[in-house]
Amino acid sequence: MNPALITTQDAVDPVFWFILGISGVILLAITATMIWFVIRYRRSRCPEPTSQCDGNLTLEVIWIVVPTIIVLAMFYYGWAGYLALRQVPPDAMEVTATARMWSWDFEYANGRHSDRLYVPVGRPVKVRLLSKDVLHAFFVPAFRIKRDTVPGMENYVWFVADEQGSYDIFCAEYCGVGHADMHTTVEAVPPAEFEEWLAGMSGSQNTEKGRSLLARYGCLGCHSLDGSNLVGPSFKGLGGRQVTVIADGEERVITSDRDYIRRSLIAPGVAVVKGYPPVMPSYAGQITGPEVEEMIDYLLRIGQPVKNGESAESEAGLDGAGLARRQGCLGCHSLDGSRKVGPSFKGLFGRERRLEGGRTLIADEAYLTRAIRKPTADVVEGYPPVMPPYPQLRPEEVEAILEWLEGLTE
Ligand code: HEC
Ligand code: HEC
Ligand SMILES: [Cu+2]
Repeated sequence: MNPALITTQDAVDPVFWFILGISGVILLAITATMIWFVIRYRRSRCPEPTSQCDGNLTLEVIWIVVPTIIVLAMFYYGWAGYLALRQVPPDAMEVTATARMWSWDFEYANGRHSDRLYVPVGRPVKVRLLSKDVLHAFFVPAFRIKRDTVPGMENYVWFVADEQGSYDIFCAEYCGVGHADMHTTVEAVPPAEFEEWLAGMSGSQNTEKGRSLLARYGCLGCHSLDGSNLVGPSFKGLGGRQVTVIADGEERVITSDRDYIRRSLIAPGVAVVKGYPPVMPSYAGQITGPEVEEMIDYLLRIGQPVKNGESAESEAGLDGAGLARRQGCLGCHSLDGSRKVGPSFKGLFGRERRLEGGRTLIADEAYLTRAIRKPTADVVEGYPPVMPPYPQLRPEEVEAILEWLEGLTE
């Protein structure tokens, strides 16, 4: 930790302790005086309330001047701390956070997006705060920052992570049923690692990076990419695959998704794929957060059905999974079959849908396009009509999302 670093904690904590301290002293003083008065002026000593005193200038001056000074001191410290929170250090890195029902998206200077906020340790970060729909609030208790995101208005906060780690981000403004799901993290990583993360993962570089990580950590010694089973199951088609695992001595079928893959890496012994020996080593503490996510991105990507050769991306070169994440679809739609605010995307394509009003139809491309373009035209039975329209999605982007949705069908 760098002691010279001025952090947002340094702006807030002293004021907090100052006000708490004064409140404590006043509480004690008042309580003590009260008890003393109750004893001193008890009925047995002073049966009739009388007073020979009709004013005491000294006392009055004291009880006006002292509290005034205390309150002004609180104001002064509070104001100075507030100014520090509003004055972004000049060398700050800028990130744009967009809140929407019900997820966060972070965009970096080079156009990269992520759903966790990656920052380099020791460098101030200015977070521009935007909202796509309603009021939300960006709240990171560890850095003592909390500020509303307001539709149509730009706000900001800044902070500096002085230690490596993962810090909670919450939405602190009730914004509807998915409010509690608006939880993500600030991932503070060493600067060099941050640069590497920021540079990686754009287009095909991304693929290269994911693959080289798999090679670097020896995964490819036990897992193939081409469908053949080695010591462990092949990575081909891993994303969305139904896996039978043995957990706690019981067989369970799990859909492989981001969380499942992450768990497989951190705690491989907990759920062991049926038919394989439990020999996979745990990588907990050995691979950093961003690298894990990068590997998972890659694994999910090669898990998609392959179209037109080797790319899982659409013809226009767009990545439907990434789009759905950036557009916030996954705040309301799960990939594992579970119900969130909206129906799960898993196995959606080609399935029969019942709509409000009693109509049924098959989820084909026309229906899915309408569901994205005009969500209120057909509302799925049993769900609230809360899905926002996406006028900003270009036709080829909708196309890419559709292709990806089709791939989620078993
Ligand atoms: C020593 C061999 C070995 C190494 C090295 C290894 N694994 Fe595994 N892995 C296995 C075996 C065996 C299984 C199946 C049994 C189980 O689930 O534990 C497995 C299971 C998995 C699964 C679940 C697969 C499925 O089909 O459901 C994932 C994901 C996975 N490994 C990822 C990785 C990654 C990523 C690495 C590198 C960081 C890695 N493994 C390194 C042997 C290995
Ligand atoms: C605020 C939450 C929310 C967001 C964000 C959202 N949806 Fe929805 N979506 C819903 C709800 C609720 C329904 C079910 C009611 C309806 O049909 O309007 C739904 C229905 C759908 C359907 C029809 C599902 C079915 O089971 O027939 C599709 C397809 C869909 N959404 C795609 C998307 C895509 C793609 C995105 C991102 C571009 C997205 N949604 C973003 C809430 C959301
Ligand atoms: Cu919110």
